[in-house]
Amino acid sequence: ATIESAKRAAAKQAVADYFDPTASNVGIGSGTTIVYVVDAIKETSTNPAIRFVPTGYQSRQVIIKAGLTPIAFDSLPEDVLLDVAFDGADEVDLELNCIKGGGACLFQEKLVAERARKFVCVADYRKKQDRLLTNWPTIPIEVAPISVPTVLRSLRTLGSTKPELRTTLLEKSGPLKTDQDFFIIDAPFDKLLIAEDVEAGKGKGDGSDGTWEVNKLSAAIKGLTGVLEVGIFSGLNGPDAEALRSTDGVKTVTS
Ligand code: DER
Repeated sequence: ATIESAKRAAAKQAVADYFDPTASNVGIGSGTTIVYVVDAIKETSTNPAIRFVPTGYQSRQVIIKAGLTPIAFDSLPEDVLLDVAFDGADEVDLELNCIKGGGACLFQEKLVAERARKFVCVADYRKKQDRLLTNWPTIPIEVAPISVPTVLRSLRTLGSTKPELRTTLLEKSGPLKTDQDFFIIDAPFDKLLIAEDVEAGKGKGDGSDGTWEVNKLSAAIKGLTGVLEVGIFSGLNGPDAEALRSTDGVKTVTS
C-alpha cells in the first residue's frame, strides 16, 4: 500500500473499531494521519452534541474544516473524561510505547491522551518498530526558551550525542515555537530497550551503561529543569491494550 492509502486504511479501521457516534467528547490529535480519522468520523458522526477536543491549533483547524464542533481542552469540567482520543505517532514499539512530537504538539497531545478512557494511536506501517528510535532518530522535548543551553548540556550528560534546537527556515526563520510558546529540542539516543530487554540482561536501562529503557529515559528527561514535556508516550498501554493489528498492510495501535 502507498503511505497515504495506508494512513487512510488505518484511520477507517480505527474509527470503525473505536469511534462511538453516541460519545460526548472525542480527542483529535495532530499531524496528517489524523485528517483521515476526521474524514472517517465525518462519514459516521451522527450525534450533533458530540464535542471534539483538539491537541493544538492545527488539530482545531482540522475539526472546524470538517464542520465538527471543537471544545477547548481547558473548557472541559475537571470530572469529565474523553470517551476516546485518536492521534498519530512518529514511532510505536512492541510495548505500544510511542515517540510523539514530530508535529511539535506533544504537550497538548499528552494532556488529551491521558484524559481519555481509551487512546487510539493510528499509524501507518512505517511507524511500527520493535524498539523506539529505530526509524525515528530523536526524542522531541518541549522546553522553556530560557532553559535551552542548560537542557542541551543535561541531555548530553544523559548520553544524547547531538541534541538540537528545532529551527525552521521556510515557515519561520529561527527556533520553532509550540502552541505553548515553548521551544522543541530533538535529542538523538541509541535504540531504547523495553522492560523485557532489561530482564534479559541486555542492558541496565538506566543510562549507567549507555543503555536506556523507555520509561527510565522518559523520567530522566522529564526531571530536567526547564523541560515541560517529553515526546515519549508510555504507560498508556494499559491491561486492555490490544496488540498491533494489521489492516490492509497498515497498523492500528490501541491502548
Ligand atoms: O507530532 C505528533 O506526535 C503527531 O501525532 C505526528 O507525529 C504524526 O504525524 P503523521 O500522522 O503526519 O505521521
